[in-house]
Amino acid sequence: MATIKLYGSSVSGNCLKPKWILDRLGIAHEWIEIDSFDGSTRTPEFLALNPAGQVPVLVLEDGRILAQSNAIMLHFAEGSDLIPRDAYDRTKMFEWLFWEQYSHEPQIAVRIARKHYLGKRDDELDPSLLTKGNAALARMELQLKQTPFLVGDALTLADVALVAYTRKAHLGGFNVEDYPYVRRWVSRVEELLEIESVLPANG
Ligand SMILES: N[C@@H](CCC(=O)N[C@@H](CS)C(=O)NCC(=O)O)C(=O)O
Repeated sequence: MATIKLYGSSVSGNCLKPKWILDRLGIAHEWIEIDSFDGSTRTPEFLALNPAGQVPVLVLEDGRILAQSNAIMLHFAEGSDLIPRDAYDRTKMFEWLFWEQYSHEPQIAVRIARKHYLGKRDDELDPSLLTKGNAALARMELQLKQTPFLVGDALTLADVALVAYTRKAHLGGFNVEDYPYVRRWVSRVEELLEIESVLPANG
């Protein structure tokens, strides 16, 4: 059988999320680098894989295709300790995953992309990205004051999804020092995922 193929950009948190899960679970796969800024996700070949024109895209050994970072993580993490067995905790994990896609990623990831990767000046950016992004960080801070992880005392997919862009929030002009519990949680999750720490020492 063919190897699992993961199409993604290595600067994209959405693409790293499923890669971290595959790595953590020891699932062999081939990473295929796709630049999400240069039109590579809009070619006919790529659109045949994902008509939404976005990475990540994952091709299973039998050729079936999965898109959406959180859906791909859920597929592989099924039955692992990254998904709580308790129904309430599992639903809380989903609560964070849905919230991430609507209230965190569209603000924080988008501001990082426009400011850091596309080099836009602050006055060219929608001001609501900063206010809504800070509101998202404050929401996480409130939870992480109470529990070491977003759902109780163990790493779940909620942490993996939310750390992806929170760890790079400074590149979008967010001051993570204002959120000390979030900052410490980022380090905790990066350590457990065995990934590089990217938050600056004071920022
Ligand atoms: N909700 C999607 C978002 C995916 C997404 O926004 N991908 C970006 C890279 S981070 C992309 O492929 N952009 C290229 C484009 O939209 O043309 C997910 O979680 O997978």
